[in-house]
Amino acid sequence: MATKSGTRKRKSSTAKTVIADIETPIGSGGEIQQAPDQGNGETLTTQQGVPVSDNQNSLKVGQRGPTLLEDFHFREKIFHFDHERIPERVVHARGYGAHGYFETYESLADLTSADIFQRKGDKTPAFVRFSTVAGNKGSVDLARDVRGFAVKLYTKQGNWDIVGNNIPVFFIQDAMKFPDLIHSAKDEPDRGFPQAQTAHDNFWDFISLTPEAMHMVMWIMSDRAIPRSFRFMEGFGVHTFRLVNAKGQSRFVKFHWKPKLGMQSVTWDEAVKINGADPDFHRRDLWDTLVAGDKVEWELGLQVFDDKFADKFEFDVLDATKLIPEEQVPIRIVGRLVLDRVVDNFFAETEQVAFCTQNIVPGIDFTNDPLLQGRNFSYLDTQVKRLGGPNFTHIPINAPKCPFHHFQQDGHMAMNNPKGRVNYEPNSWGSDGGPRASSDGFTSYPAEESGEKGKYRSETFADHYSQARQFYVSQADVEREHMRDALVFELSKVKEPNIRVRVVAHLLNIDKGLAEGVAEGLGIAQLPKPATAARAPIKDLPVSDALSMLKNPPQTFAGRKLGVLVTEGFDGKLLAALRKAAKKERANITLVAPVADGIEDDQGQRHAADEILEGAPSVLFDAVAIIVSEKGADDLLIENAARQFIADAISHKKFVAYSKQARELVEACLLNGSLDDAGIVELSTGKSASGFIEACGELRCWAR
Ligand code: HDE
Repeated sequence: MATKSGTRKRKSSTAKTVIADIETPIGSGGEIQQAPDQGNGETLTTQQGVPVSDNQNSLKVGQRGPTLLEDFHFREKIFHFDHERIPERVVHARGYGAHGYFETYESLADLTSADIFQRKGDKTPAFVRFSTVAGNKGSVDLARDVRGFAVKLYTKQGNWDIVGNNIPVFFIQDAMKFPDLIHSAKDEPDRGFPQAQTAHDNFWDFISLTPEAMHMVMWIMSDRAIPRSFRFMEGFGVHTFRLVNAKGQSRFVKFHWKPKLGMQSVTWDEAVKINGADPDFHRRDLWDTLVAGDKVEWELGLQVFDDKFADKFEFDVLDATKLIPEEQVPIRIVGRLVLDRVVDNFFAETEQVAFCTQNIVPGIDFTNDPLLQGRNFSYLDTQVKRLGGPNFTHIPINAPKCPFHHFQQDGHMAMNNPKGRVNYEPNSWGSDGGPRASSDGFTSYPAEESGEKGKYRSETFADHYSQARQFYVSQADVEREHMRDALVFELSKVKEPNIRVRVVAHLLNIDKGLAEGVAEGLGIAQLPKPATAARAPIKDLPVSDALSMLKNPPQTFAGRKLGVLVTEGFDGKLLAALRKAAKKERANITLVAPVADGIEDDQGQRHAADEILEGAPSVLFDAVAIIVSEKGADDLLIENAARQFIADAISHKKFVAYSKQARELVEACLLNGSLDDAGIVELSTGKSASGFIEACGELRCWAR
C-alpha cells in the first residue's frame, strides 16, 4: 500500500492470513517443509511493470464489502486468464514438440540447390511436432490414428516445413474431400462423441463410400496406428515433391524419416490400457528421454526419380494414396535429424508453432498433387485463424533464424515492423531504400501446364485396391492378424449393418482371406459381392518386405524400458546386475514397488520406487522382471494388480524375467502357457541378467 511519503511496503497482516490459508506439504523425510518460499527474489509485477503488494485478495470496501472495479491488478489478472485459450487445431490438435537439428551427410548439389543440402556436416536448427489427428487437444495419446510428423527446418535460406505423417499415403486424392473426411472421423456432431477414435458409424460410412481410402485404411488398421513411442515411428513427406538443382534441372522426390532405434508398436489391448494408466504416454516418453540427456534420431532418406520412372510406374506419382515401394526406388540416406532439447514452454512453442506446406526454399518445389495444392491454401489460412493475425511469423518459434527483410507491416501484434521511412518498392532511396529481389531468390520450376478448365479426377488415379493388397500381403502373419482384429473391433462399433457389409465388399477386392476373417468376426453370414472397382486391381504386385515392421525388427533394447517389480527384502545384487546390463544396452529401468516411499533390499540398502504397483501396470514397459522376496511373492499372489502385471506381460508376449522366489507367482499368472518359454526366464546371476537384457532386443516372443 502507498504510504504518505509515496514509497511502497508489504501489507504484513494480509500476508500472514495468506500463509495460514496454504496447505503445508509433508516432506518425505517426515520433516515439515515451509511453504510458501521466497521465490527467486524478484518482485511480482503487473504486465505494466507495477509492483504488486497482494496477489491473493482483491480490493474491497471493508473486510466484508464489495470488490472495487478500480482494482486494476485484479482486472488485468482475470482479463488475461479469460483470454488464455486460442482455437485448437481443427486436426492434429493434440501434439508434442521438441527442438533439435538436421545434419547433412553429403553435398546434394547435383540434385538440389537447397542450401541445407550443399555442405557435408552442416547443422540446421529444427523443431518437430508429433500429433494425433482426430482427437481434441486433451485426448489420449494411444488412440488408433495417424500420427503427424511435422518438421520445421530453419535453413539459411528461410524456413522449410516438411509437414508429414507416420504413414506414407493418405485417405483421399483431392483436397476438396478433406473437410468431409475429417468431419466423418471426429466426434459425431449431435452427440459430441466418440472422441479420438474412428470406431463409429460416420467414419466407416464415409470410408465405405470412398474406395480411394482403402490403401490408407489398411495402414490405419495396422499396428502403425498405435506406435509405442514417437521415437520408434517412421515419418513420410507423403506427396511427391521436386528437387531442383542450380542448372534448373528437376527430379521428383519422396521424403522418408527412418528412426535410428527402429520401429515398434503396442498391441491394441496395451493401447487401451495405456490410455487409462497414462494418457500422456507418448509425450511423457519424449520429455523423459530428452530430459535424461538422451537424443532421439531419425535419418532422412530420399527416393529420387525422374519422369522416365514416373511414366513407367504402375500408378500416378501425383496420387497421394500411392507409395513407391523401396524395392522399386531405393532410399538414399542423406542426413540425420537429432532431437536434443525439450521446449521451455509448451504453449509458446508447441502450441504456437505454425507449420505450412507452402514454406519451401529455393531448390525444393511442389508438384501438381491435388492434395498438396489444396494444403498449400489451407495451412496459411488456419494459422491466421489460430494465431489471430498475419504476424504469427513474428513469434520466435515461427521466425526464420536467417536474416529476413521485406516491406510487410502492421496488423495485429506487429513486433518487427521494418525500420526507416521506406515501406514500398520500387523506390529511389538508394542505400536507405531497403531490400531488393535477387536472381538467386526462389523461382518456381517452369513446368509446362496446359489443358481445359474442369473439375477433374485423373483417370490415372483410378486404381484403389492394388496397393492396399500389396501392403496387406507384405505384412508378417501376426501383423495381418492384428489388422483383421482391428477391422472387426472398429466395425463392431458401427451400428448400421449396411455400412459393415459395404466395407467387407471393399475388402474382397483386397484379400479374400481378410474379408472372410472380418465377416466371420462380425457374424456376417453371407459375403457380399465385391465392390465395383473403377479399375480392376492388380493382384500380383510383389511383396514389399520394407512395408512390414516385424520383418524389420530393431534387434536392440536401446531406448526401451524394463519394469522391475520388487518387494521388501528383494535380491539387491540381481537388481544391480540388471541395472548394469540395461545401462550397457542403453535401456532404462523403472523400479515398481508396493509403496512409493521406497523399500529395502536383502543387503539392507534402501531404494526409492519410481512407481507404485497400482500406478504402473506392465503395459507401460517393454519387458518386465519380477525380483521379489519369498514373503513378497506370497503377498503378491493374492494381489490383483500384481497378478495382472505379470499375466498381461505374458499375454502381450513380452520378455519376462523372475527371481527364483517368484517362480510360483509367475506360474500362477500363466493363462495357458508354460514356464518352458524362451521369453520367460529365471534369473540367478549377473550373467543371466545381461543375457536377458540382450534377448529383450527381440522385443516380443510372437511365437508364445
Ligand atoms: Fe494437414 N492440416 N491437411 N495433412 N496436417 C493441418 O494445419 C489439411 C494432410 C498434417 O503439428 C492444419 O496447422 C488439408 C496430409 C500435420 O502443427 C490444416 C489436407 C498430411 C499437421 C490442415 C491435409 C497432413 C496438419 C490444422 C488435405 C500428411 C499438424 C492445423 C489436402 C502429409 C501440424 C494446422 C502441426 C495440420 C489441412 C492433409 C499432415 C487445417 C486441407 C496428407 C502433421 O491446415
